[in-house]
Amino acid sequence: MNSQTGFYLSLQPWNIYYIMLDKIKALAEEISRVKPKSLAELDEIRIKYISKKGIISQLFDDFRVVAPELKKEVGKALNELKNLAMDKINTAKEELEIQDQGAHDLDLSAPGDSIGLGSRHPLALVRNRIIDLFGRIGYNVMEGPEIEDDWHNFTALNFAAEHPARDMQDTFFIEKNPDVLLRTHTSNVQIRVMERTQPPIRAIFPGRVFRNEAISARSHCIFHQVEGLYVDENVSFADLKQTLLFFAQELFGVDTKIRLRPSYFPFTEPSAEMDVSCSICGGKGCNLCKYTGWLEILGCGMVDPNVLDACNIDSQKYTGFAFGMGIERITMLLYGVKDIRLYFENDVRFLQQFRSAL
Ligand code: 2NL
Repeated sequence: MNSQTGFYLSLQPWNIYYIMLDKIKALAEEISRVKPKSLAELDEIRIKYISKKGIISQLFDDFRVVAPELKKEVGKALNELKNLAMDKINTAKEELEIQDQGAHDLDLSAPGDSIGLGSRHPLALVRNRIIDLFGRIGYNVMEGPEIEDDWHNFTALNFAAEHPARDMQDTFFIEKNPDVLLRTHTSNVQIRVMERTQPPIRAIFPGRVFRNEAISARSHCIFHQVEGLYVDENVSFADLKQTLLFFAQELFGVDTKIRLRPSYFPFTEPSAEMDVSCSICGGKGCNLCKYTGWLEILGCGMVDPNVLDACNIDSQKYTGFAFGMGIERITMLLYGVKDIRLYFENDVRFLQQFRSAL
């Protein structure tokens, strides 16, 4: 007989009967209230109540000395207590194991899944560089509408009435109205700025432009331009040259040389095309520059007085220069992109190559 129940020896069996029934009742209440919070706690409860040396096992030992005529009732109560304890322990175990499993699957210290970083589009990279370098010499950035009327896209820019660029073949018109079209250059924004602002005006104009061209490796019907405009008193061709030299050396490197060749645009007079010394061979001659040592980069010139007058800017008082370049072409030269269509296909194998680019 163990220490906990030893005192029963001095009692008569019918007294044990009362004491045991009280004890069983109290234990049943106690057990139905337990709520283990962990498997370890549950194990303690199991040991306390139903292990070989647990309280219920001890009661079964004590049961042996209960008077035979009372055994049936006490035995029934004891068995019910044991079942209650086992049920309680089994259900608590199931619940805790489910919780516990969840806790093991969720490792809060594990490093998170890496989120693949995107990259800037190469055209945006180059546009941003151009915006930045002109910003350093005082140029604002201006944007305007992609859908434009004839005046702002052609007439104010000194295009003759019969100029071929006005033709359906070159320009996208919206429905049948010839006065609603997709701009063919960002010069429309410059006209709008000059119409509402008197000089000095110094700004660059990046944006999408549209031309009705067959899509090939070298041309696309949608492309991107940056144009520049500087209008003030005494703005000269020398200012234009120095500005463009700064631009070329910032973009292609300090050793870059420039040259200007005479050209023609309706909106500038005189007009020129600018080449930079080849960024691959430095002017010695290679595949990229077709062994000329030079790469054509942009068009430029002094703003035609007719354009200033069309915008109510006094062409006797003010002069200006302007330039325009295609971002696709410059990006091709900077990064060795061989096909203009790559810019518009959104193939991540192409785009990801610019992940670490400036
Ligand atoms: C090219 C050449 C050029 C301009 C754009 C311009 C704008 C106004 C007045 C005068 Cl409002 N000029 N823009 C001037 C010369 C050339 O672009 O090859 N672009 C891709």
